[in-house]
Amino acid sequence: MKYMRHFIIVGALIFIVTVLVSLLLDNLTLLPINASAQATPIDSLFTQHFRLIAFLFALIIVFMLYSFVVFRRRKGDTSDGDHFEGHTGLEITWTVIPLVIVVYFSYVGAQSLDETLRVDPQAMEVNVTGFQWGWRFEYPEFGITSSELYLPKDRQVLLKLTSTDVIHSFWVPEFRVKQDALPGKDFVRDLRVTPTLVGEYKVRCAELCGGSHAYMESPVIVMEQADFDSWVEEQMEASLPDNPAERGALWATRYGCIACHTTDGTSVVGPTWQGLFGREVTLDDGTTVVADEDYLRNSILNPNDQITEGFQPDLMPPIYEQQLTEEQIEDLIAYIESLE
Ligand code: HEC
Ligand SMILES: [Cu+2]
Repeated sequence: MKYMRHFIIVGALIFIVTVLVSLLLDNLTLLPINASAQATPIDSLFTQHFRLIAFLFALIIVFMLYSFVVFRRRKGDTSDGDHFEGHTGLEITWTVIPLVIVVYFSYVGAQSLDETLRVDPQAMEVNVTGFQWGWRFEYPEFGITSSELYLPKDRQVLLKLTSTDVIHSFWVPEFRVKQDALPGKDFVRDLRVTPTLVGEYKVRCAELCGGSHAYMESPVIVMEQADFDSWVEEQMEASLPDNPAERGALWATRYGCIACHTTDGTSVVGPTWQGLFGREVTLDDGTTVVADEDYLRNSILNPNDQITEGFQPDLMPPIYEQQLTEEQIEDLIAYIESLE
């Protein structure tokens, strides 16, 4: 074939330019640091696109420049160039190859999407509220609210996004994934992130939302699990109510008492706490005791000591002596006292 030599040279040049442009794109650090499990499939997509872009760039630029130089008109040459009329092989090639590439990328894209949406049933929930112009983060598991997003490393967090006014968009570039925060209870949106790198990042609003949109930032702090736990503890201490009975109600929820005890007079697994304080309680050996503070304390610390008539022994776990502090027990007693 007449032009074979040229095609071989151009092919080699395209290969070299593709490699060089790929290396250049790799070293430009076009993306911020990768700090989440969801970022990895997205970065891999980016890398593959960069390779493709490098190849397309080389294909066009090399063919063009090579033709300019090698097939330029010589001095005194007034003849016409060669004429070509269609080329079935070429048309099939430039249809089939891009088709394969597009199908390949749609497959890889769907797979990456699937990976970024993967659900971990152990995920920690955080309610995120965007407003003009800031963010609020609520941890329902711990009953705390913060203006900064603290996250433990290597645990999936399920962000439940909403807004109090206009449309905002939650975006931490290092996590790659992004989701809108829409106003209205019916439009809560989920975003799952598994931070993988301890560090300080920033959440930005990625939806133009008014005058101070550009300043709608909050710190995002990824910590080791142990550091996160002590942060949670600190916050919980700081947010405790002053009233002992209110604190007691909190402990009753947190330590699972309310799974067995009600405050509305109905008995479930254990006796109700309503009106318990000061009442005469009949025990299963037929004796009666007045439910004073000592009785309540003994019932919590030694559940199998005095069994209330009509209830099973060995149901209430004898673990609270280890789990609860003296103050927490006093709070619980104050809470039960307050339930008349
Ligand atoms: C798994 C179920 C269960 C859990 C959890 C539980 N209890 Fe009980 N509790 C019982 C049962 C059953 C009784 C009645 C038998 C007895 O006296 O041990 C009881 C009895 C009591 C009594 C005496 C009530 C009365 O009417 O005499 C008190 C006070 C009490 N529990 C407090 C607590 C507190 C405080 C917690 C949480 C820190 C708690 N319980 C957690 C099952 C439970
Ligand atoms: Cu906004």
